[in-house]
Amino acid sequence: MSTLRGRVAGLPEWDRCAVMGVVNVTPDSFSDGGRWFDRDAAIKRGLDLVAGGADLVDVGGESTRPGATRVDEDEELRRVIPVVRDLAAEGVVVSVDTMRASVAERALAAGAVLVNDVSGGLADPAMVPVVAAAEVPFVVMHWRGFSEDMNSRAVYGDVVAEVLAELRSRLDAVVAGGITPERIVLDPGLGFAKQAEHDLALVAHLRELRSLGRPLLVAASRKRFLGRVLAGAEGSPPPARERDAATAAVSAIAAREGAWAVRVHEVRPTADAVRVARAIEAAA
Ligand code: PMM
Repeated sequence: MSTLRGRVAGLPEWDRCAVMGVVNVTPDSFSDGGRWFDRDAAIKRGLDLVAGGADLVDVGGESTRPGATRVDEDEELRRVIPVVRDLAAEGVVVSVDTMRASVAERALAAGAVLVNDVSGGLADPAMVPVVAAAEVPFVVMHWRGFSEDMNSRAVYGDVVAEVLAELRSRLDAVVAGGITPERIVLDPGLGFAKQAEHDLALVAHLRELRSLGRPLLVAASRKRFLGRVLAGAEGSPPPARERDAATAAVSAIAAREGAWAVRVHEVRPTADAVRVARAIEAAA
C-alpha cells in the first residue's frame, strides 16, 4: 500500500490517499476568494474541513490564479500566521501554501508541519535553505513562472515528458539544497502554465509521474480545466463553486492511480471518493 502512494517523513501515514483541505485567506482566489478572508471565518473553515474529513489543512495568503499580482510580505504574514497558529493549536495538521521563505519560517514556528510552495523553491532563493534547516516536508510543484504571465508559458510538445523532466530537475535541485528526498512531495501543478488539454493529459498519466519515486499531490479542485470539460464544446463553464462533483471524480481517479494526497476546497465529496477508491483497491 505504501509502495503505491509512498510515505512522507515527518507526517502521519494514512492508509489511503490523504485529503488536504484548502483555506485561502485571500480576497481574490478564483475558487473561493473572499469567503475566508476574515481570520475567524478562516479558522472556523479549517476546523469544518477537518470535521468533514480533511486529514490536513493547507493555509495560503496569496492568490495564484492566472493574472494575479503578488501580495506583499507583511500582508501575507498578517493573513496566514494567526490562522496557522490557531488551527495548529487545535491539533490540525497544517500546511502553509507560500512562495516566501519568511512566511514559511514564521508559519513553521506557529505550528505548520509542511511547506507547500507552488514554485518549488524557485520564487525565493531562501526557501530551500529554510525548509532544509527546519527538516520539514516540502511540496515541490511544477512551475514555470509567476501568475502574471504564466498562460504564455503553457506551451508543450509532450506535456507529460516535459513536466516529468522539469519536476525531476527541481527534485534534484532541492535535494542538492539539503532537503532530504524522504520529505519531498511532487505535484504536477494543474492549471499552472497549462491549458485544459495539458491538465487532462497529466491526470491521465499520473502513474508516469510516480516514476520519479516520490509521493504525488494532485490539486485539481475547481480548476479551469474542469470548467472547460463541464461546459462542453459550445457552453460556458459553470462557476468554480459548481465544480465539486467534477473535483471528486478527479480525486477518485488520482487515489486509484496512487496519488499520496489530493488538495480540495470542499472536502466531503472527496473524502467519500478516496474512501471508495481505497475499498476498491482492497478488493482488487
Ligand atoms: N493550486 C493552487 C494553490 N496552491 N498548491 C499545490 N501544491 N498545487 C496546486 O495545484 C495549487 C496549490 C491554486 O488554487 P486555489 O488558489 O484556488 O486554491
